[in-house]
Amino acid sequence: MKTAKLIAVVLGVMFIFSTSAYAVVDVIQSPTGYFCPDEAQTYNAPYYRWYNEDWGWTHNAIGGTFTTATLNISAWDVDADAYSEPEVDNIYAWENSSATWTLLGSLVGNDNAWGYTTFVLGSEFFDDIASGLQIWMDIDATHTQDWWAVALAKSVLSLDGGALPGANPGAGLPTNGTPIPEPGTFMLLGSGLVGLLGYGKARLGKKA
Ligand SMILES: [Ca+2]
Ligand SMILES: [Ca+2]
Ligand SMILES: [Ca+2]
Ligand SMILES: [Ca+2]
Repeated sequence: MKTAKLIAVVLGVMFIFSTSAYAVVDVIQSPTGYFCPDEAQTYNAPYYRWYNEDWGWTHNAIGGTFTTATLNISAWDVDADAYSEPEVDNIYAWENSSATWTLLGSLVGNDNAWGYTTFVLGSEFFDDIASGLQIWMDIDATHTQDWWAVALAKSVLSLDGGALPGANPGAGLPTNGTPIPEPGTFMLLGSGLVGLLGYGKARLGKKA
């Protein structure tokens, strides 16, 4: 009885893990463009960039159907909370029907910290995503001299709620928020199950 219950519980847990959706994420990071390869390089050129060093990148084309999409950009040192003339880093996406660079919004963040800014993409961008979404960043848009600078770690396109990797350069899954089991987790779970079953059997054996 005990053994059967244990097996049922563990199978239930594994079922929950196996059915958590691996929704699509497309991660653009170093060595593409000026994405920072690791934290030691954060303040170095060409990764730490100023008002006249605006740049862009293109996500991979993603096939299939989806119903929600977000663009998530992890950035370092977005001084958007500065008390005077705060940093404004504007993010644009190309929208093919209107043939315009559409302003998604500005990066949010804090002094000397890595963090994500999430932009919800409307359905007008879905066909652009299917052919490879193009992004452009206007750094320190309100200044015409060196004032604020920013470094990026990654740009993550998440469809239908795909989990984001960690915000820091080089950080991978699991992340922020949604736990994603890795093969190692299943191994641990499996060996734990074997151990528990053995223990249960031993105890039952002693009582008998
Ligand atoms: Ca600029
Ligand atoms: Ca700063
Ligand atoms: Ca479109
Ligand atoms: Ca800054």
